[in-house]
Amino acid sequence: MKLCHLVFFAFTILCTSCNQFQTPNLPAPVMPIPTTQQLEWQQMEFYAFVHFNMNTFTNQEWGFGDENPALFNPTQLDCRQWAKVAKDAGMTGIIITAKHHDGFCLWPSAYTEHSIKNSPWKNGEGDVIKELAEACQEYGLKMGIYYSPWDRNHADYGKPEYLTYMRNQLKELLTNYGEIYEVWFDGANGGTGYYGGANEERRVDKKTYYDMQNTYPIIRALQPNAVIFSDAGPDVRWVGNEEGYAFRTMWSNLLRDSVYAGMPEYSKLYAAGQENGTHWVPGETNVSIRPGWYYHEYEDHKVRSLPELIDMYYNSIGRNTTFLLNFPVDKRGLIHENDVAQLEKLTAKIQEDFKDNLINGAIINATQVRSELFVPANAIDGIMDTYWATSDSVTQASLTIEFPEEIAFNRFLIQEHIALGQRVKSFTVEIKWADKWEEIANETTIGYKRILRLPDYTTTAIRFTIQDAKASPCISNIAVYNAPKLVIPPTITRNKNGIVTMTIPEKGVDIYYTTDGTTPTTDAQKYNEPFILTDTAIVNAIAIHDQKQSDIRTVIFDIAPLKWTIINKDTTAIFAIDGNEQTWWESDKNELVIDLGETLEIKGFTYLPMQNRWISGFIKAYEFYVSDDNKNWTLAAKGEFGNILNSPVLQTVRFDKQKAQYIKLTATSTINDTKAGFAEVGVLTTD
Ligand code: FUL
Repeated sequence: MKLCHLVFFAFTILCTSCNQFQTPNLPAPVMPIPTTQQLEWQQMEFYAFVHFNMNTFTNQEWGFGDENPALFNPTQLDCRQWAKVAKDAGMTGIIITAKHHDGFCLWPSAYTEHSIKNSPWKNGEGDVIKELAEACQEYGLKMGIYYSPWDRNHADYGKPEYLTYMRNQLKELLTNYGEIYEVWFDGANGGTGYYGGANEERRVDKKTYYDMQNTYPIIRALQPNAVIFSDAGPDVRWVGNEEGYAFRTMWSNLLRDSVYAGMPEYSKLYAAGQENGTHWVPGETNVSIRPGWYYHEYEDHKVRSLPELIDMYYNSIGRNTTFLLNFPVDKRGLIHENDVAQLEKLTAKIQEDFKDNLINGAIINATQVRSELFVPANAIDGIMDTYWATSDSVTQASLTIEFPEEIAFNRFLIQEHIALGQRVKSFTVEIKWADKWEEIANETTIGYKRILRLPDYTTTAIRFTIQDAKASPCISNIAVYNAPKLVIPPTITRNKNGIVTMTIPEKGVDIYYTTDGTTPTTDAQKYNEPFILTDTAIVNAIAIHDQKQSDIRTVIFDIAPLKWTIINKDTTAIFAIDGNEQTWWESDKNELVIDLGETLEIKGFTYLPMQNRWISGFIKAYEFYVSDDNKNWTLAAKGEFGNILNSPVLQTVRFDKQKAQYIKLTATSTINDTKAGFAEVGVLTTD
């Protein structure tokens, strides 16, 4: 540590411990400011959510509360595996659904029978919270508790007595399992439920019912270091969506007294915080690695892609919030292999993006400096407690960073010294180009951390200007990176007219492809724009950038449905053959009839069920007919899509070849007896 840092710390200690000795030169805090607990929590940045409870075994997202505890029976539960996965990904903690809306408890609560103590798992002697606490300790992680205030099992829910129950349970959780870093209260509250056998709807006044003002002190007394989460804080707030993004303008200040958990207008009005917010209640971005929060086998193929996960990382941690990424632990009691694989890819990419801070070795100057304790070099010394600050009256100022040699970069990271409050209201970034400054970013808030993802730039100098601030800006860190391009296999789609489109997330990455099944190299056709391919073909494509090559993406196309028309008289029926997996058609008659426009020799068919989040329209048993005239039909195949519920991927059925101009796919039964839905239907004309 340099001498100036020691002096800096000494000053800070003096100033915070004794007002009398306060140096006139220390920037005054701009209220609101974070507590020590909030500061420590913010630095945790990236941590895991685990949704694992009764719903895992009933294949539900929200249980009704009438479940038989006997259903809870993981076969290989291993909290150490969860902890290892989280730790390896650079995460700092795990928050577990101790009790979800169905009221089932993952610990042997003395206050209810709806708990693992009545399950066959470990003969009712098990305690998931204890096992997780031990695993977290072993792996150096912190543990948090998700507790649903809404309880669809409890007979007293909706009455004052329930609050005693809730507080007793919180006391158990916050006393028996060591240090808890976050207590997470869900905003979903009140509705239908079992309620001890009443089986009715119970609405509560979300503003007043839980009397949280008398619950918080219990939490504070038992876990003084924990932060409390809900829409309304008091310490950490919801980001207002479950899609994994915070906003470009993101204040940690919140008009907290205007907010209550579960309020309908929260997302629109409060999620982004307010410049004039009265309390420090920073945001937390929560999202699941799959569409659902709980495990469903049918989502095994829907784990978020690497580009999606990267977006979430930058749009949460890079936008002044923490990132709470959920893993729906499976029935075995493990984080599924597919989820682990995607997380590992994300971790590797994040490490790659932030490998070399190009600011090391740069010279930094400021247009204004408060004093020698707050020099601009503090913003690039890698020490979070030191910062560059201007005089009180200066709320517009620039830092110029000059590099010894020209650099190429595409990431710009800034951090405010938030212990003194969030101050910056707007800023710009410029680069030096032929002795002129060119603006490349014009943004608003910074907060604890802001990361700009920029196009590729080359420069010898960067100018970072705070255009406006609530008070003298205090910048603790600036970093510059050149993140390598994301080189992943292209996505390949073909529409009804046979137009093939290939896409990759990043500009500047090249695609090469073949259509004859051979392996593509840089000698193959380069993809520049969509092209027509109406025949059967095996398309192989790779992405290449900077000598880095992706895996090969292979798509086998049969003939394009160019000449096809749908006989069913419904304009949206076309969605069943439009080549877009995200659109679908639902048939009142449970059948789809297609005129192929020519006679073809058919050897089979393909069926893709609807790909929307909730299961609907899946064909369970089918009959497939062919015809020359749309009158006389011959049954070509009949059977069941055995595992479609758990694996709603493309289903392929082959049969002895048949000549036909018309085809008919009939659903003789569907899952849940809903109308048959068709995302895509195709024919097979090759072996
Ligand atoms: C929501 C809940 O209703 C979901 O089931 C999930 O727990 C998510 C984190 O919060 O409000």
